Amino acid sequence: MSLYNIIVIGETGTGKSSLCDLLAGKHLFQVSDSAESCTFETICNRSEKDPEIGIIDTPGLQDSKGSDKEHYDQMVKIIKSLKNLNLIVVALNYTNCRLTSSIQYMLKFLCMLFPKNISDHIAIVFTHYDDEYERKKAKKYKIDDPSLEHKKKYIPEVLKLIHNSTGEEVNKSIPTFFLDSEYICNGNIVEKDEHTLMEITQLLSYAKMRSPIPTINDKANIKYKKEEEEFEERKESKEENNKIITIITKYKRFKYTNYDDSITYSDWEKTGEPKITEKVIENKQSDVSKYLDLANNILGLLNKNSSSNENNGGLFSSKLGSDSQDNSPDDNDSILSKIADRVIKGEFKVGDERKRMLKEAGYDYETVQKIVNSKLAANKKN
Ligand SMILES: Nc1nc2c(ncn2[C@@H]2O[C@H](COP(=O)(O)OP(=O)(O)OP(=O)(O)O)[C@@H](O)[C@H]2O)c(=O)[nH]1
Ligand SMILES: [Mg+2]
Repeated sequence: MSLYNIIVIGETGTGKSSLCDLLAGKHLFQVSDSAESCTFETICNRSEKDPEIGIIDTPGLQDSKGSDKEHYDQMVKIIKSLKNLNLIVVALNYTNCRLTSSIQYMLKFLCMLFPKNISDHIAIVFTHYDDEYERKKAKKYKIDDPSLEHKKKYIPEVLKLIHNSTGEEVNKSIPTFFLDSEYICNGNIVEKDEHTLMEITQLLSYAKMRSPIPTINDKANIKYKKEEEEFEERKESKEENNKIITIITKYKRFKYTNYDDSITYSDWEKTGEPKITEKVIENKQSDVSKYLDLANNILGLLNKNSSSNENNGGLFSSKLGSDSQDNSPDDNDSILSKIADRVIKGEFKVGDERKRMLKEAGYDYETVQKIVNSKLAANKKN
């Protein structure tokens, strides 16, 4: 693994592989002899000129929709495997310069991979730059810097692209290099002009001055501009055995923002264990348990009522204030009187709560309350 790494990206046929050869100082990369695409995979080689530097050549970019996805996938795998990526070189053909949609696409993708300070790690290299010719032309038309027009146009364009992708501030500059990267011509290594050699030396030392690009975003996906998770909770309730059972299930799906900004979604999928809660339905107490409660209350009362420990059987009806053939009125009066005393003591609370408690204990509220009132009136008199 090299200490410093430079990756070269650009449109097909721009001269990326030739530039990589120049940076390596040796013919190591596959250079096309025709207009046909030549490099189909991302290749790393160590520079002969400076063995501390690794050079990464990439396939020519053909379209913005990423139809050659496997090339991108392989490239991403290599980029992610690099410990240090110091410089991204955007190669543009000086004589036919365009920041095509495929370069924009590639840059946007790298911005997603390296969302922080990527502009500090980008350089633009203009290939097919004939220094001698450009100088003569500049002299003729009295132009100081023949490369100025290109700098003025493409630096802001690249910065704007970075800004749109990462939100990074754009009030800085990007270094530019102008050279003739033809390295192999008719099978022979071409002697390079001094200007090109100087630019290459400067480009290599600029790369070494860069610290590795921070923060690789592992979630960056070549297929989509953005991939986000969305969650949803679905509730399902059912009544079973006098209980309400609620099942809460979490679902997850992916929201994909494509490179043309259209949105697509994956299917919803269950995630995690469902959460199950149970709640007893209070007012739907079963008849059996209702009567059992009532009987228990009456028995409890009988135990307390030591003075009247005769017949329990008729209490159900006497408590409710109705006539009973099995129970003497005296028994009823005594029990109701004791209940009234307990009401006065506050054991049966007040208002609606009292009504409910008396009813639950099996007494008729009106009957008991009448006794309570007369007892209270009698107390007042005394
Ligand atoms: N005159 C001149 N020719 C160049 C320059 N750079 C590349 N070429 C020639 O352009 C052709 C394509 O160069 P490559 O280096 O293979 O281009 P590439 O960008 O790697 O192409 P793909 O891998 O297909 O994307 C070759 O014939 C090179 O010799 C340059 O700066 N000046
Ligand atoms: Mg190539």
